[in-house]
Amino acid sequence: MDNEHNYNNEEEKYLTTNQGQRVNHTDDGLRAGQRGPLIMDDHHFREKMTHFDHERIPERVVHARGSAAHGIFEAYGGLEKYTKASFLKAGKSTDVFVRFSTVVGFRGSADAVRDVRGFATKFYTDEGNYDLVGNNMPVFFIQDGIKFPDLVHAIKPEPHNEMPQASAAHDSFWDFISLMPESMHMIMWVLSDRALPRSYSTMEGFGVHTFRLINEEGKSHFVKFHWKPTKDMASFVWDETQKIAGKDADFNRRDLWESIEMGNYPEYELCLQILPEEDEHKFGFDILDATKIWPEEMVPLVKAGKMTLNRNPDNFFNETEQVAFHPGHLVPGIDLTNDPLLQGRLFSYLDTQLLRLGGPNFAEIPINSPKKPVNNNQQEGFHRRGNTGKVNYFPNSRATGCPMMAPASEGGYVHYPEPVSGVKTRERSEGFKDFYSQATLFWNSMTAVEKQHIVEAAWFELGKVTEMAIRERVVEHFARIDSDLANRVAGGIGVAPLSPDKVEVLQKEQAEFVDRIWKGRLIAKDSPALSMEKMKKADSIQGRKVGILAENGANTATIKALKEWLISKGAMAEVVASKFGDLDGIKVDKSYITTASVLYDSIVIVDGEDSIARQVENGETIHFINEVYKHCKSIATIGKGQKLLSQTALKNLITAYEGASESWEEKGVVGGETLDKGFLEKYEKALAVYRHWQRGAKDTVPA
Ligand code: HDE
Repeated sequence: MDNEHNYNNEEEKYLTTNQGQRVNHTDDGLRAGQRGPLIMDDHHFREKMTHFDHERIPERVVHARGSAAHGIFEAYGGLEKYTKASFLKAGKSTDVFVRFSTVVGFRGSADAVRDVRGFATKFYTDEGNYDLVGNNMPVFFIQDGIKFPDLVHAIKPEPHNEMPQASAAHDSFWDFISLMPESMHMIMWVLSDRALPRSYSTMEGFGVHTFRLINEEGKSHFVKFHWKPTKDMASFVWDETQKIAGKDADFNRRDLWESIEMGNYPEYELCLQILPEEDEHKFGFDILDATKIWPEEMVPLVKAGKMTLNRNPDNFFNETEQVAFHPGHLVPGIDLTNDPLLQGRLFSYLDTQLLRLGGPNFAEIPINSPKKPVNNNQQEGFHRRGNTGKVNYFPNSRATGCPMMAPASEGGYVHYPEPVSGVKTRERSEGFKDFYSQATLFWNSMTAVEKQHIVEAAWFELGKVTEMAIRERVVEHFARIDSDLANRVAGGIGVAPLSPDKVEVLQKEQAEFVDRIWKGRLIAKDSPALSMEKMKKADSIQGRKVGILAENGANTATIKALKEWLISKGAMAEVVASKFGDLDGIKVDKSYITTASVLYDSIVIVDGEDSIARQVENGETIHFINEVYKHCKSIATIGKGQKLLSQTALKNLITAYEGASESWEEKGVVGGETLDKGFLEKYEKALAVYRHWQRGAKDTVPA
């Protein structure tokens, strides 16, 4: 850590003022007599207090709450045909800084909320900084940047009372949405479990817009950027999300930090969807419309490299808070398109950063500085450090014409010479008005459980909306997406279902529109890649956090061996007991008062007669188990640990708890007499599957 103080050094060990004067006393202000007033001579007091008074800078208007990490991007290569970008060449390693964020909440809001997540990456390439400023959802609410202030005003807390915090579940957001059908595809994503990521390492990232790749010959291909986590995607369930927000507001931030500290590095592959220019009009969507995906089954992903996040920031403010991303920070080989949302962003980021970071020199803050020399004639302004030399203009002869222009062959950035023509207008292209097709595609691609979660999310969100007319308008949009969706949502929010005749009219209208505008083009009906469940490999337990429930008298050999086994698999384990202390040589990591079931991915109840006897009497333990069951996470019992299950609300559901039966195993409740190979294999499988949705009876569990 370069900027750590070295207090062993004579020059550094004393507290000083900002002028370097050594401080002799910092606990009492200078005063006239022990009981007298403070006096102005006390420069140390005034300097210290003034600095403190100015500590806060404006938080980001969106994406205020962020968590970040350093890492490395290693390119696989093989893309020279498409792009000349140097950081994508085979074997190239590039330092990166990634900031994840929630969008709506204030800087101090909770991580576990229903929201889009920002996924912004700064590549410090050898051609200057390249920023891929993406989200964890591949589409957006609106099609044109000019609507962004309205969207953000609508979703943020309402202006008169600044409520609710970090939530879209209120009238102004759904009022806006009900009048903006272009948002319907994004709404499907936001209502889905994608909006509740378990971890930043278990979610995808997307560049959202269509960009261009440019090769050495200047040929252009369209491209969409994806980040695919090497772990399975995983999300919370909604009840859990709300509880986590209270139990540990920093859940995702802590998870990122702790995983990196323990060497369990988050990893993602950068994948590209590449489309030749001549295929621009081949599909049933406009590639300039940021509310549309290119289904992966139609335009396959090409792997470009791997990113590993392996170092936590040294200082939150210096790095995570002051980092400034911009979709216009490009390198040769990557260029823009006319997507009107992207074009709007190109203006907004620099503009907001001038305010947030206090002037035009924020590229000199180390986290924002490219790892390439910066040479130009810009000068002065707040906080400027880099003014040197006698010549600050171009062209010049006095500095031999330097800094001079770089031809493309020397890495000079040349914009793609796209022909542009047209009349000035405020209209959108016709294809942008297909608001529902891909919302339907998303809905159709979900599993039954995923659909149910979308419906329940809509019940919550719209259930918080007080104006009935807003709920009704949203249901009508849903009817254009899918009648089952509309009816199920209506049923939970007190809206009368639309008559079949009305639904037929709406759907016919949509079908006719689609036929007309996309005639002869390829249209996807189903895209399994959209479903987190269908994409699940369930092949690893890396990153899972397990709570080991034990009391005095627990078999400590079991606990020790279990912990070691979990850690060897890259998982985390904590011993949870009713009180802190020592269980015959095993440290208790958390007491029931400092933790909760929602903070674990699974629990294990270990053997030990006395331990079980104590747990059976403990309501906290029983609640813990019930809740884990309800949230469909795996439960393992060892030896007499199984007896405990019969004390929980699961008791009526348990057919045979002496040796968990087959059907229990299918539901992710596994048991074993000892921690033998057979048990560990069963448990590893259950933990890798993660959520066991087939627990039909979970709804009867009171937790
Ligand atoms: Fe942003 N967005 N955005 N955005 N955005 C900001 O820039 C904006 C959009 C995204 O960790 C702001 O420096 C407009 C899409 C991320 O520092 C601001 C529009 C996507 C981050 C801004 C969009 C994003 C931001 C606030 C519509 C996904 C956090 C502070 C035209 C591709 C970056 C700042 C970080 C931040 C404007 C839409 C991603 C106000 C006008 C689409 C990840 O400039």
